[in-house]
Amino acid sequence: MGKGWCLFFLFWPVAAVVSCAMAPWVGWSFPYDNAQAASNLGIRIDELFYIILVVTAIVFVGTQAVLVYALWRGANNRDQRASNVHGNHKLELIWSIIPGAILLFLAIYQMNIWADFRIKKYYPEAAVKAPLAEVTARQFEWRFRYPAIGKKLQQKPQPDDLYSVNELHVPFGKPVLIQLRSDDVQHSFFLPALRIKQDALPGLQIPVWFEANKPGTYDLVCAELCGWGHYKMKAHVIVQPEDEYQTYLKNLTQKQFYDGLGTIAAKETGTESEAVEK
Ligand SMILES: [Cu+2]
Repeated sequence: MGKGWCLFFLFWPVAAVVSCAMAPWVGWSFPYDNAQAASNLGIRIDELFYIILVVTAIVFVGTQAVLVYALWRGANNRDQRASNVHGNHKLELIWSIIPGAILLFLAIYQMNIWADFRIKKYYPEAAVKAPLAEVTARQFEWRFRYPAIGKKLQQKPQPDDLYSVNELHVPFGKPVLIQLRSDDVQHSFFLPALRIKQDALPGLQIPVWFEANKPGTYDLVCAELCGWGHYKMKAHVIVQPEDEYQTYLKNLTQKQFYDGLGTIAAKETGTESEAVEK
């Protein structure tokens, strides 16, 4: 059985390396057809992930190789008796200092990314000054509150605020900030394509910033088990050029404040396009 164990322990590092190599072709890598993250910060987070993956892969393959070698030697020298060793200071120092140094390197290396993502002092100033929208998570949907065109988002809802459900529009190529809240229980604002994830907690308003660098429609899902309908708490984030985003806000204003009144009147008088402009 000695050599059987060798094969067993050899199988895992080989399987790990082969699956990593195959990952991009079989869809085991990052979401969205293994595409690059749709935000610059996301690309940096991915780089960090790959560095950690390489470090852990080297350690895993290395330790498994030593284990397999020891088992193989033992299986070939059945007559040799095991000798008891009571500690080895040199070895213990080596296997304490090397992992310690690696962890320290990772802890320092990731500091900038963490600071840019999570420390308010480093948030992009333009985004902080004019938050894009308030995002409210509730059982089981996402609600968005935008300020009226040309106005700033206020802490309390205003009569001319614009609302949408399960569809957030965002201009691309510039950092935006959303104020995240929860109406009931704990939820999590998760944008896999942008590598953004932040818990929404009842009673707290949490600013979250991100910068989408590719237009498109991305999933926004809840990543915190929040009740029976958690599975359907899915929304879309539509990243579009600034002018299309402005058009969207105009249409939303039209729909919310004029449709049903303005449109009917406009249709009757044949000045529909004029009413849309208002
Ligand atoms: Cu949920």
